[in-house]
Amino acid sequence: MKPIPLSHPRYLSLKTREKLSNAMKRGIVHETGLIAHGRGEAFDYLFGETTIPEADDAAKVAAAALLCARNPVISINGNVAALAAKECVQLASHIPAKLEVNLFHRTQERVNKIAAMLCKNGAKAVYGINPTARIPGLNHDRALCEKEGIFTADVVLVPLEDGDRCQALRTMGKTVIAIDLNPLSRTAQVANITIVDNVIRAVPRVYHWVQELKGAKQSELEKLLHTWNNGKNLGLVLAFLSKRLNSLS
Ligand code: PTJ
Repeated sequence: MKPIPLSHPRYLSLKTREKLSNAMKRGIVHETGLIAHGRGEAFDYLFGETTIPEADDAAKVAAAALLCARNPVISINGNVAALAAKECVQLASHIPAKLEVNLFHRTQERVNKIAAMLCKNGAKAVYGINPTARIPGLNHDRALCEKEGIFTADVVLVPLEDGDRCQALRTMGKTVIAIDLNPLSRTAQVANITIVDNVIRAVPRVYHWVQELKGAKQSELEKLLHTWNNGKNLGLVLAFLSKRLNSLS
């Protein structure tokens, strides 16, 4: 691949693509992860490649949910590892939360590589390598999980999720926090808290709010959770999008 000049107006976007492409060659990202990224990229472009206030509100409530949790888990797939491994490890260590590798296109080799990448970025323990349980109602490999991890988690952060597992986790009674640039996806619609933002920006924003809220009273955190209306926030996200597109037309 030819080096991307810093002066290129799309430098960051092109560097991100390069990162994913390299991660695919190294066996971290599944080839369809590149397609998934393209869909996310299109939405990001429409949002102006920035964290909109509605996304930051969701990031704040997500931080509150993670801080209130008894057994919070951050689920990691290939794209998330390629784009935000260090940031996820940092977030997990500050909550503290567990990290679990969970893949749609699961191979043991890829699980091992992603786990090794998380360890290289400072993770002390990574779950999901030897699954001991299944999420009920799912007939694909995303059902595979660890008893001490996702299976018994009360709050699960799922960046770039598929709708089926999101629904199955909700059916198990868990609080699901999704990071998804597509506000219309089933995942975005089904999750308890949806952060409509790029995982690259969203994970550091959740980390920021974890630091801000760490000293807050439990009652304050619970109030944030109980007053959160995910459907209303998604409506505001769509209103933002439509206003932005109108202003550009
Ligand atoms: O590593 P694996 O095997 O678990 O596979 C991971 C992918 C992403 C390939 C798999 O989960 C998949 O196919 O996902 P979907 O169903 O295509 O959903 C991906 C969602 O994430 C879409 O709604 C995209 O808009 C969104 N998305 C893509 N890139 C980003 C994103 N959301 C936030 N940040 C991104 N960078």
